[in-house]
Amino acid sequence: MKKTKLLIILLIFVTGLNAQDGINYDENLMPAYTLPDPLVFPGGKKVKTVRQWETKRKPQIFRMFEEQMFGKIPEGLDIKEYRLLEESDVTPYPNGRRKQVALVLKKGEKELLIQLLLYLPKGVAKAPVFLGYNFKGNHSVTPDKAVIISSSWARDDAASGITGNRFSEKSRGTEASRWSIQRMLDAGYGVAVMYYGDVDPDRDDFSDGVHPFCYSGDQKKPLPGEWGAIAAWSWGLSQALNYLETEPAVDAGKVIVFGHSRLGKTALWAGVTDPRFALVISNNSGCGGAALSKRIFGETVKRINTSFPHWFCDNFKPYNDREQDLPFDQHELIALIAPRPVYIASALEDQWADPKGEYLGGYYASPVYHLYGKKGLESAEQPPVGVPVMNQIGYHIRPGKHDVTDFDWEQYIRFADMHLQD
Ligand code: GTR
Repeated sequence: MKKTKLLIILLIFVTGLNAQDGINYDENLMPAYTLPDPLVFPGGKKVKTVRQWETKRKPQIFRMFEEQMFGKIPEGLDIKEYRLLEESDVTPYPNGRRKQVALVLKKGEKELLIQLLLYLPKGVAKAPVFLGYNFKGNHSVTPDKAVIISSSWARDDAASGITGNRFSEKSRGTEASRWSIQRMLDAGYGVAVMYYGDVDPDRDDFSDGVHPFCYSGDQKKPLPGEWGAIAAWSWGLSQALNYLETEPAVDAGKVIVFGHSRLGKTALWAGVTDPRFALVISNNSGCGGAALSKRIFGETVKRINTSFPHWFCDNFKPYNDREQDLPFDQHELIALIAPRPVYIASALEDQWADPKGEYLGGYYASPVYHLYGKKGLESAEQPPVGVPVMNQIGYHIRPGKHDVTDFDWEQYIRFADMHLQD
């Protein structure tokens, strides 16, 4: 009881603070807004066929997101070298074998090492794989002592064993609850993870990670329409998929791209930019992910661009406090993944991410799925808490906070089974 009271006081305090900050959590205080229709051309003509969508309207929408939000991914920046670091049949998972590989990006003498940790189910000739980034190093996703600790920059967090911007043995396993590895292996899936900071450290600084590998002459940072960190992380996921295509025990036609929160935004953009991803999962991706920006509920464009100026390209900044002027909204991002399956998950206490806005992102993307004869999210109402909906678009809202839980993974595996089993 005492705990509940404390939580309520804390909530009032936090909500009050946010109210002062102009953050809205009240459906009644949202502005009236009109969403752009993905199936209508700017001149008013309707998209009637898959061909019109794929050849004309989809590229238009893609270019808006690319030029005005995520920024263009440089062309030809491909990793060609894979270095085997370690592999073993002995892991904490009786039915899992492990492989650790560095994806090596080179420029002259300079090298960027992106470490990929792969667990594959023993006895499966070609396994579908869940691929995603972690926040705290590959060694954080498992108690497995053999997992190599990344030496890349990380934000200090003493409780997770990160001091002096470096990981330590103490951070091993600290994020294990977010990765149901045993459950995935038991279901016949592999899992591949990378530390997002190996690709680009999550700070407003373009002198580290992949960035120094792609500018020359006087250019030291991306131009206003060139990639921000989220697009850079998406690029890294495509590089990982290139590697997985070379791995005989992986079914590379069945790689599922997954991400939580800022990495959920990343997974969505990876799904859009790389059609090889067979299925896309956005866990609590919120603003800039699945949630509609024009609702102005929870995190706003201004807030995200201010707290994280490096995530999106500079062309996105003029939309601060001007969501009504955005020529697109996040339902169209999801529509760009059609007809591939996509799953959007929310958490009840994660109001910052606007769970209803996340649902509506999928709902308003659905007409594009219909064009392909597929069902999306068919009801304008969110399903009840804890009750997943699974069509070509899947959705659930579960109780609890901003996180990834076993419940989430149970649904993702069910959804993947439904769409990827032969
Ligand atoms: C928050 C940010 C969100 C979300 C989250 C996360 O601070 O405002 O957009 O991405 O971080 O990544 O955990």
